[in-house]
Amino acid sequence: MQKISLIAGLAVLVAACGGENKAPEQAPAATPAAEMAPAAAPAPTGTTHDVNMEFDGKTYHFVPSTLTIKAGDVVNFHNVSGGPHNVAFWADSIPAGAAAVLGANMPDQMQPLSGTMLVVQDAVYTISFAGAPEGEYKFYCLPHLAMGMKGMITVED
Ligand SMILES: [Cu+2]
Repeated sequence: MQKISLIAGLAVLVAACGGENKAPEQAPAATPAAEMAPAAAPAPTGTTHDVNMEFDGKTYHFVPSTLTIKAGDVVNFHNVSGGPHNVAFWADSIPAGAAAVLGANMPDQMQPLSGTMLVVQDAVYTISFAGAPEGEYKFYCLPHLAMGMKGMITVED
């Protein structure tokens, strides 16, 4: 914002000084957007799995709460009942290197490793595990963590 104001100010000044068609002093180049965006996510290559997010009248669950997938698979989390729900991973309970992969592969993160809140009934949150290192990925639902809504995905090579 400051850079833009400065450029605008210079332009006004140049115009006011009699309209010599001189460009304003060159402003420092803005950081290219690509440098600020997370690394591009690799394309998924494998099977799609479904996990439902449910309220059974008493407790909240991921169903299934544990599943084993392969790197390159995709998991669709469905807001079946009792939402809003989300999918969040514990940074200290995922394999080394997984945070960068999930950072690139999780759309609409509210904060790092925490997916957007699914408010609408039947909304789906999709996570690609393309490029995901092998190991255990423990996750939870932020609104219902205190009520034990959590699960684990094991990625096998
Ligand atoms: Cu939930």
